[in-house]
Amino acid sequence: TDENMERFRNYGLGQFIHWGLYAIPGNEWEGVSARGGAAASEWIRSWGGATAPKDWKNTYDNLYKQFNPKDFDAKKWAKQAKDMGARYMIFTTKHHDGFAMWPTKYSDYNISKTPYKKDVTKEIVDAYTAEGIDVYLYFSVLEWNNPNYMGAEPKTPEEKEKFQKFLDYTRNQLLELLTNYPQTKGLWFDGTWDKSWIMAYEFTYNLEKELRTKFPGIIIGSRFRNDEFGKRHFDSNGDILGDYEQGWERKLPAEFEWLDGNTWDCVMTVPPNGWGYMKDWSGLYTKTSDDLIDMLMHCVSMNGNLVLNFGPDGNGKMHPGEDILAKEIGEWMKVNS
Ligand code: FUL
Repeated sequence: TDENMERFRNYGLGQFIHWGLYAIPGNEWEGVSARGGAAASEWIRSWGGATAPKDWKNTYDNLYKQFNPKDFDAKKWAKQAKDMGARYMIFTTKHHDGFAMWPTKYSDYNISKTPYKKDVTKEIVDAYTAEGIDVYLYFSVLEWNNPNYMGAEPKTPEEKEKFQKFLDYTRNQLLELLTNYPQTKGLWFDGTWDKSWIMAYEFTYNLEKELRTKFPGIIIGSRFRNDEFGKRHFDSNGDILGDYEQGWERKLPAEFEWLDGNTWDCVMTVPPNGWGYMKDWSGLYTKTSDDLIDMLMHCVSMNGNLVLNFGPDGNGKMHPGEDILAKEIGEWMKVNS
């Protein structure tokens, strides 16, 4: 609705949280940085690592047996975000590894099968909502380890049948998320770049309609769907350009003209490349709070929001570097926001 979109446009600062199984390796495999020092982090399953064992995808897929974040305290995260001046947050309910951070009925690969067992998504949604911070759910469509997923457009009857199963599963999970967590303000999509998804435009068209009917006012990121020509669908009423992703470099959005007049946010990493937890920041260009405040002002001056990413570790603790930034930005926000 216009009202929700207006609310979105006025957020200013947001917080992104990338938290999943990748937080356990923290961009390192057997003590050596993935990719010989460059960043992989939440992509570690796909990119491998300098010393990765041969069956390491399998090792990765079993990390859930170790997920037991003893320091996780959603209230602490929410309080920190509030003190930093964030007005909304985006949480990775499922990244490309396909692991669900909520107890989904539609796959066994989920949080309830970890030693921790508890529904961290619920704790996060409740804690942030209690602090008055709006919650958006990040959802990767693409799943690296799902046999029904495929990147290319399905052609044979078998492929079509498999992919249809995958689409049904995606629909079920999205309905489940919005039903379980009714406070959700919107969905921030990812992993929708493959041909299979692009060509599923009829499915996404219908699903978007269904979501908007069942959950009135829901905001849907523009990565979600394409039109029949494979072009990203975007209509300014009820959609956000929730995909202005600028983590790789320190540069700000260059296409300001294109963004102007639209509703958008720019999501930003702290060290370059990594969104998930990275144990070691040394040797990486790390943004200072001055850099980030500068970016925030630029974004806000163009009617956009800046969403600063945090990648907590496998125990649920923020990186000490992120704690410092949150504090410094919060001090600035208190005086200037
Ligand atoms: C990208 C993903 O591939 C990254 O891992 C990260 O989640 C970023 C926000 O979006 O498309």
